[in-house]
Amino acid sequence: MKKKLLSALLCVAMVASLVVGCGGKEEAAEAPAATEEAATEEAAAPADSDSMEGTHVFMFKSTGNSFGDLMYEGFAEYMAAKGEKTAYTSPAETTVAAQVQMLDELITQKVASITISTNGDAGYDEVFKKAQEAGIPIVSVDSEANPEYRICHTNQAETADIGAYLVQAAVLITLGVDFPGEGPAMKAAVEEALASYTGEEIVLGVLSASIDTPVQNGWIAAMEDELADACYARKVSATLDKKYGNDDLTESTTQANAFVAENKVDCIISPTTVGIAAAGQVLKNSNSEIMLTGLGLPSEMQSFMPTTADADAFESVCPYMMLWDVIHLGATAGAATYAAINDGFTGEVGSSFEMDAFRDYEATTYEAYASGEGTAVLAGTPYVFYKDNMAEWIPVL
Ligand code: RAM
Repeated sequence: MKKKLLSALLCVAMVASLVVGCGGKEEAAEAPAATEEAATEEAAAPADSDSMEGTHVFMFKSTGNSFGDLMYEGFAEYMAAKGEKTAYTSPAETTVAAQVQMLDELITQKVASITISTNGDAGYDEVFKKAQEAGIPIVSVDSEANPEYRICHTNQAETADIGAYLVQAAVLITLGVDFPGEGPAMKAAVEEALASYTGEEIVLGVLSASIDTPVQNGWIAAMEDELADACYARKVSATLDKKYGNDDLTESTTQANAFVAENKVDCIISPTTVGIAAAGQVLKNSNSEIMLTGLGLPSEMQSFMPTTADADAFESVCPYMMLWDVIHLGATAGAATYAAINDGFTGEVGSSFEMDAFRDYEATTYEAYASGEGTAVLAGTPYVFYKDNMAEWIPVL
């Protein structure tokens, strides 16, 4: 992952008939209401149906989510450099039905491609078949689409790594251990800390998106795999206490409050940027000793995390958390979609494409690999945000 400061502009190149959101990321983070309003208007079907013909559509799980906005920023920028027209169309609610209805209309309007983060495993077959019959390629990103109908999935980072690192971070945070360094350093620190731990069994909670979201469910399964490792036996409960906030700020806040009221968990892992920010606010306002980690955007988490190297990380409710370069992820999905149409990328195992240089990233070749029943290309690795690097990242993501 690149560490340079990237442009903070959140401008989108759009077809003329669509209302566009355009502002700085910090502005977007500080003024969610305005962002949501713009996004909701984007979500409304364009008045002039002809205008969508030949447009590359990017559909996130729902509007009002900065993670989706940032992915679209990368997608639109990559496609614009190729001279392509793009549109950001997402439903107001994180449901399968809402996405299916929008997809159906967009296919009728002859869009050029669909790049999507889905709200569920099931329920898309009919509409994806309609796209396939119309020759409209489908690429998924973040949350997978049915392998039968997609060219490939664009995976942000290995699912097993994300699940394992989140559990390791939650255990270390519960035991008051500062971020020890990435990768094997985390697991080594967990083993060392647990070896001498004689206290009560540690219990971890999960505040997720929807109960059906493929991407979060994959990460939760990977967390459970990690907890099955012998080093956690009798020290950390193998059972996660799971709650679902549907990637909605109000619902996520309600669920975070329930964790506080029940007081059963030591640390909440929230593998969604909406959930972790909601939990951050709830825990900061409460007298609870429950700690927090998960997947978050630095701009949205700055009030709940340490932001200077000399800070005491444990004075904040979330001493460290993870994510990846969301803008680059969206651009990679755009490159896969573009290559599927123009460069013979089939998405089959071994099929590859070259992504042009993008911002700080050099031109890169991506090769499809087997992933579940389908294939994927891998865009990045999990990256830990903590007291030493938060200041650098707050203006970026
Ligand atoms: C949220 C969404 C998205 C997820 C990120 C980490 O914004 O739920 O699907 O990947 O968080």
